[in-house]
Amino acid sequence: MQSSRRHFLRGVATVVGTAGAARASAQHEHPTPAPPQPPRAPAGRPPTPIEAIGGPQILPGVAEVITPDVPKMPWRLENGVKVFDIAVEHVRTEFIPGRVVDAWGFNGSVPGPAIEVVEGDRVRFVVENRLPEPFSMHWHGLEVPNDMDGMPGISQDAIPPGGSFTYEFTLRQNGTFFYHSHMAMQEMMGLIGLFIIHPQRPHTPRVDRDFGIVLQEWAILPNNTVPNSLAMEFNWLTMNGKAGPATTPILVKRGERVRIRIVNLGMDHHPMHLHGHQFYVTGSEGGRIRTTAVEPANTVLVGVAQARDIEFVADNPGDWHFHCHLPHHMMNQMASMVGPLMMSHANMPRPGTAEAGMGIHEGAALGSAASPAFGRTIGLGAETDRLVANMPMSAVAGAAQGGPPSGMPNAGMFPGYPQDMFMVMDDLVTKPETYGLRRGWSGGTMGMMTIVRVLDPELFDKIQALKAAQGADGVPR
Ligand SMILES: [Cu+2]
Repeated sequence: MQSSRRHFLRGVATVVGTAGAARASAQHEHPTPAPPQPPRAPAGRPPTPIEAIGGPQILPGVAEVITPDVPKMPWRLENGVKVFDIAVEHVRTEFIPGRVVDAWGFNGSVPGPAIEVVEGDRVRFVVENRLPEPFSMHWHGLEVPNDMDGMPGISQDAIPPGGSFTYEFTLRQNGTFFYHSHMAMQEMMGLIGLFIIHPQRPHTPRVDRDFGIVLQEWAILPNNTVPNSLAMEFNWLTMNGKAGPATTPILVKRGERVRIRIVNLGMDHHPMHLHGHQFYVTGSEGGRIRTTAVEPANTVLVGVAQARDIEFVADNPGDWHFHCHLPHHMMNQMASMVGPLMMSHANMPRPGTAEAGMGIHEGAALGSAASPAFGRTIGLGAETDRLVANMPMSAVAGAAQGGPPSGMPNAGMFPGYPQDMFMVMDDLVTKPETYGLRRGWSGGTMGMMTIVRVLDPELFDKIQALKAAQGADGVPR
């Protein structure tokens, strides 16, 4: 633990050393002060100068938060107030190439654009409801006046379709928060966005790069585009509105200190796991965690309605998965298969129909007719276990189609095998951020997964040049 904390605190001495005594004493006024005698940076590693903070800065020396695949919400200053216009509306979006979804979002984005502001700011949100039903906005975790809290019926009238409401308050906190609909069922249509508040004086050790990610889950039947907000089984898992491999990788330079902020608004908790590194959970939905309370981990459970900030030193070069570790959340289009598997005499308890496989069924929810649906039981229906005859690599399949058994000598040994979920689509999701990834990478990156790329400076700069050569719309100039 001692060495772990030393690892976490690496860089504190650097900040104090380069910024001088005045800043060092100022830090002791901070809610999460460094210990009186911070450990020195380990020998052999040159201290990261404070100027190394990457990308645009929102405050001097403070990295702006990067929200891959999601824009920032623009604002304008009116008499010292930061004013945001928010349209709540239907948004047609795409989880992966070809998978179009009719969701609800803010200002044309699902999740909504990230709000990035500073503690002490006075903010005003002019919210226009373009939905076909009432709406109310909640500022999750923020200590706002009661009539600004967005509880329909309790603190305000719901905003009718076509109506608008103005929220205004002063930000008294810092950390990772979010905004979302407080009308029943609307969260599961996509109505959530990041609300990041920087402290006026940065937490230490400072991070070189800062990222924000919204976790969402969706139930969308095959050949449908509208999420089923009633369902409790989900077949699409997204990070910032994209499912792997369409999630844009997180790019960092080797040796940088990195923060990733994660918020979750869905029906499941997500254990987010980072490969190749240990990190420290430095923030929750309630704000900054005291430095003396951080513990090493490589998986953090981000529960429903929670936020977690993690920080780590990206000292292990390579391309690393960062993902929810629930097995079904690492896949796309989790739905009952069409064809023999979902019909009678297949190997698994079968839903009978795609609708039943998504938990939509007729009759009583606990009736025997509903129980064979996928994911609900292995009881009723399990007696129908059979070898699967429709799998492409299955020996049974080959024989069943009148040909020789295919090339898998053990195919057919296990019911349901092979599952054959590896689908390579590198070219469909290529973008500057994927430059240099190993061929076939997209086959193993699905669902609630993205890639943290710890790059040497040359490759990092090369990718930045590729991005600069590309228009904002992704079309090469
Ligand atoms: Cu998950």
